[in-house]
Amino acid sequence: METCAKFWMCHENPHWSVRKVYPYVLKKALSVPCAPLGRAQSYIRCTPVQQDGDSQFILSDHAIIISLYSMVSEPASGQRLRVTSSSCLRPVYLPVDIGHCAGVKSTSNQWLEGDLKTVYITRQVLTADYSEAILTFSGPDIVANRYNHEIGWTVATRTVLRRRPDEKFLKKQLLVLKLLRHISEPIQDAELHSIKSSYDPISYLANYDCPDCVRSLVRDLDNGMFLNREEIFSLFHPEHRRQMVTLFEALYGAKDYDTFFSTAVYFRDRVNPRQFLYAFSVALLHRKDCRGLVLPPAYEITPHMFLTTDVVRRAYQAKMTRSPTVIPMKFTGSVNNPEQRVAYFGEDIGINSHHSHWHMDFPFWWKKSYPVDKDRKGELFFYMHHQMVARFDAERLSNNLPMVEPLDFNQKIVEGFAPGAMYHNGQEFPVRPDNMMFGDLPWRSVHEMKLFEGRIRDAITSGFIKTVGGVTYLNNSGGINTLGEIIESSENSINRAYYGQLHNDAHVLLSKVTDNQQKYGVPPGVMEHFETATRDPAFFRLHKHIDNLFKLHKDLLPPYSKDELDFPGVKIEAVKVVGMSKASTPNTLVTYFDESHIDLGNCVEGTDKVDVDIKAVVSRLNHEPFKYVITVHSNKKVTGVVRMFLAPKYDWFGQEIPFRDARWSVIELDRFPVKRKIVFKISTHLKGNILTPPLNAGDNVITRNSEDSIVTIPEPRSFPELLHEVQQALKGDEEYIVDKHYRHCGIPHRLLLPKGKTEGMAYKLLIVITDYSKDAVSEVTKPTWLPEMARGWFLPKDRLDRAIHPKIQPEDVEDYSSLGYCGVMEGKIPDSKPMGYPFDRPIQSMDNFFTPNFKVIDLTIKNVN
Ligand SMILES: [Cu+2]
Repeated sequence: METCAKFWMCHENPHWSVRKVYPYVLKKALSVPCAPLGRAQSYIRCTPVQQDGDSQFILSDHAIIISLYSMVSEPASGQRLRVTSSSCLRPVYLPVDIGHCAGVKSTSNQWLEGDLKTVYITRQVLTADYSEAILTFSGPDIVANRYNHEIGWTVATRTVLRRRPDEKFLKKQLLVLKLLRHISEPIQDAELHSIKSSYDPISYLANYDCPDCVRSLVRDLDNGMFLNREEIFSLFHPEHRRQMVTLFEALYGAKDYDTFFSTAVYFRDRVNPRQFLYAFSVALLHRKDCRGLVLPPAYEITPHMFLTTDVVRRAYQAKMTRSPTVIPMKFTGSVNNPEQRVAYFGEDIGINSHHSHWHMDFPFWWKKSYPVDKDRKGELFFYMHHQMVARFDAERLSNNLPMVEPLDFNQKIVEGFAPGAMYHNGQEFPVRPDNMMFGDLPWRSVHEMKLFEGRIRDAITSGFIKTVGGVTYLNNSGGINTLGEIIESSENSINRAYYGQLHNDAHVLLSKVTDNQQKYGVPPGVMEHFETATRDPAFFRLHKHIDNLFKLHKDLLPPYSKDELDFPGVKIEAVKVVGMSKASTPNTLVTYFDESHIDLGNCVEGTDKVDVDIKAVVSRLNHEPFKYVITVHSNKKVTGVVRMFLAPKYDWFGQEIPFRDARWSVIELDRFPVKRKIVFKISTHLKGNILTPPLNAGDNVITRNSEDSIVTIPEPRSFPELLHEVQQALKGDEEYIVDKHYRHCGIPHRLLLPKGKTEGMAYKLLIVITDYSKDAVSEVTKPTWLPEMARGWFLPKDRLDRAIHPKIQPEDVEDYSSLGYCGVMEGKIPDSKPMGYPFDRPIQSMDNFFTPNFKVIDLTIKNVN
């Protein structure tokens, strides 16, 4: 008999409190007979209505993200979990093997089906119509399972500017995907082919902001002065970069979308594929008329840059024999190398993708003349890399390794690295043996590097930068940004002739260390590409070294005074962290490894006519979803910003890390305003909303779902999945939702927590609430989507008001996903506090530091496999 789990999510209570946790131990429900799928017997009916006693809310432009999870260490095969919904449940972040919602919207019996083997990965689905959702979960044969499956679900909301895209938008998205399919091969698609053969940019020079760029681009290409298609593009190579920037300027400066896209099609087969990909991606990410367009995951466009050679070879085999295959991918190295214990972090495809996208959102070559100014780019450069290093250290401690040692230009590079990977042209990524010394490059000597660094140290310790004919002072809130721009260095660097480009050149020095005089034509190493750099342990060594320069600066700033730290009248009474599974112990969180699939369709050449399903499967870190429960006492109505950090409690020697030192190792988990509560009744449309102040006088309980973190992004959709969704939507079979705030940059959500230890690893959770009215940046640029709104998008009134009066509101922080490490694409970062506040500055007096709006609790992270 088919059995099913009854999910009495809403019990007799018709209220749907979103973000509330409804864990359920499946095995306890197995005796409940289950009606055939689709019957309303095992269902939950959830209709969001008036909320009370809960600080959660949903907005009509929020989509609901439902995550299915199961804490399973070893799943049995052949088990299926089925989810049905009254409204079209769209799988948004599901691996490809999950079925798609294939019916017409809002009819019953549309279903998602997933093999339990993969359901234990945190899954996220998004309802297209959240006004009412009836979810049916059924799991035949689960009763026979010998494992203690625990399956539950969580509901979270994420702001999505819901928009049913018109055909035009879908067409744009479809063609973007097709353009990036098999990037190294000439265009196959008939439609793209017709654009390619009919469009000539020279005939439309008036359609470009920079006609000269287009003219010189075409001329250089005709004269064979561009990088050959078979060669390896390196962003750090000045000539490669110059060519790429010309192409970028042609694309970015195209006056309308059609010109932009036709230009892209025209150049796609004429320039080097990765050079094209980079210029096209950065242009698409920055063009206003491309908002909401999604790029496929970086590791699926150019899989060679992310996979090891053995996987690529097997993918070719599978393609040749036309046999659908799932290829297991291992991390590089062997157990004889202790560094391999943390390879799961540095080699994680999502971390590499995050790093490469950060450098696309904040390119060091971004010119001051471009219309968009990158807010606090230098500070973000410091903070994003600082957090990666802090995080890597936590992973090391959890694997019984000491914290990473900084590199030094005078010292040996202790750890070698063997990437085991191959470029698309067949050249191998070079291997670096252990204990190599830095060597001079023909254009940059180690001595010069030391000189540049000495000048930077000198500037930091004297508190000012030498400019041409003057000085710029550093020991103020903007100093970190100035310093970041100098150290990277970016186009904004104040005096590059004097301070050099320390970080960029160090990447190249490391990349070419095995052939520093370029005698053997060895191709660039992994350190020379943002999408491959983090796999090399030297990346973290280099960044620890650079991070120490930033620390030197921060340590010279005065500690925050008690007045600056305090939030008078606000006291954090208690904090608790609760995992979603029923067996969870408060303040103990669980990490585990599960499988993640990478589509290898682009790995092997050949037309799409013979479609063979080839994937790589890789083990990746994940964690049990959890929520924070914070009790705050306030003596008045105020708005606050909650900032949450995690710090390892013990060092490698087992000694408790003093708080003064721990401050530099904190990992930011989340940052959010304690926001207004919106009360609304909804049937199919918004009936009204009421604003209430966020923190009332008296006790307040704030809950926050881990999935709402502003440092992470959800699992991206795979290439075939995106393609399928767009095609279905074009046919009218499926609704497609556009998220105008979609970001490709951000730590993959599955990596929010560092790996725990089997016996549990001790952490401190640090929470501080600051005064929103002091933190908010009062002006933001006018939202660029304003004219589009006028064309009939549905927007709630408060959002409309905000668009007209673009003054920042508390919840804006949440409108920007992955704001924590990835800032904003344009306009101002809404939070004015220095990144990492209040741990960015030295702590002199503990008494001063521990103000009532600050709380530390002990937290244990356990790893279960
Ligand atoms: Cu970087």
